[in-house]
Amino acid sequence: MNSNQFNRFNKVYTALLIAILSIIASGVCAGNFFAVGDEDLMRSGNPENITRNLDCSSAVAVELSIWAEIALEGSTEGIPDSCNSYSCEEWNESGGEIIYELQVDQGIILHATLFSESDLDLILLSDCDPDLCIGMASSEFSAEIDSGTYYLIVDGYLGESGAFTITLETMPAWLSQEACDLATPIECSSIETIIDSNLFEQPNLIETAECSGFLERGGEQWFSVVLTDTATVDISLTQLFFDGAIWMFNDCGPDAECIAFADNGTIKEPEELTWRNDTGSTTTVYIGIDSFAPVEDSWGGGFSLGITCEGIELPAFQSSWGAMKSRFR
Ligand SMILES: [Ca+2]
Ligand SMILES: [Ca+2]
Ligand SMILES: [Ca+2]
Repeated sequence: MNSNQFNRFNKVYTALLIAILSIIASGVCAGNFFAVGDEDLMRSGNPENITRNLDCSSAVAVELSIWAEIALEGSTEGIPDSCNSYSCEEWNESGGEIIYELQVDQGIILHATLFSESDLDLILLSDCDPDLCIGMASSEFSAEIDSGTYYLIVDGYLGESGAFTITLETMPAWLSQEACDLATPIECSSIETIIDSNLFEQPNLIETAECSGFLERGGEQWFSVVLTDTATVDISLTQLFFDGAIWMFNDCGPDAECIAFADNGTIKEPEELTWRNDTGSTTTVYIGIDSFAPVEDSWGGGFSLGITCEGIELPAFQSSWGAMKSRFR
């Protein structure tokens, strides 16, 4: 498999996974859970003697708000194994476990990354019960969760134990206001506006939404266009070295809707998106250029954006120029 094929495979897989998880999530679990990089994981099944005596009374409390960046350090060395099986995966988690009680004050996307020399895993539970498993990951996950109390467990695969660090980063479960505030307004017309821009060191304000099938973990550049009723906007993303994506939102904040999304090509492949304003009124749309993975430098983050609009109704004083001239005769 060449790297493009691999990336495509990887993305098709993650899209499938997200689709499956959202079906499961709607019935059983709270929110979308996405384990990063676990698709090639080879694991043996549950232990023969299952023990599930999870005790969260001495869990370490962690308060999580939006834009948190928390590092947790610990070690499971010498800690007894109270629970060796969780309902999400048939992994033998016979190492000792450390439990964190996450107190979440509003809907967030939680991004957790585990660093360890030992084969430790992360388990996210919606309550202190191995059957109420939201997801498991060998090193990294992203999960959309509502406000409430959750339990994050560090456990050891096949009896492993050792020191670890976990970073917890959170972002809003919606497009944050910053995206709309930072958006560059584009005067859109039937003559294509071409903008050369860059994703390097841009803030990552959105990773996933209902319209998207992928987790877009890079930072974005935002643009805005005002569309009168029935007008159409055409966006093309070209001359890029990353795996680009295009978002389109009608606003920012919890009530904003993702109205269109494109991520059909893989690395360096162009993306296109068209949207027609059939809302019945003039609408400002926010266009985000994103990347599947964060770009590493300004060379890798460059892109060219083309924006064309058709059918934009000009304000009355411009469209009735003839009428205005006649007034001065
Ligand atoms: Ca265990
Ligand atoms: Ca992003
Ligand atoms: Ca793409």
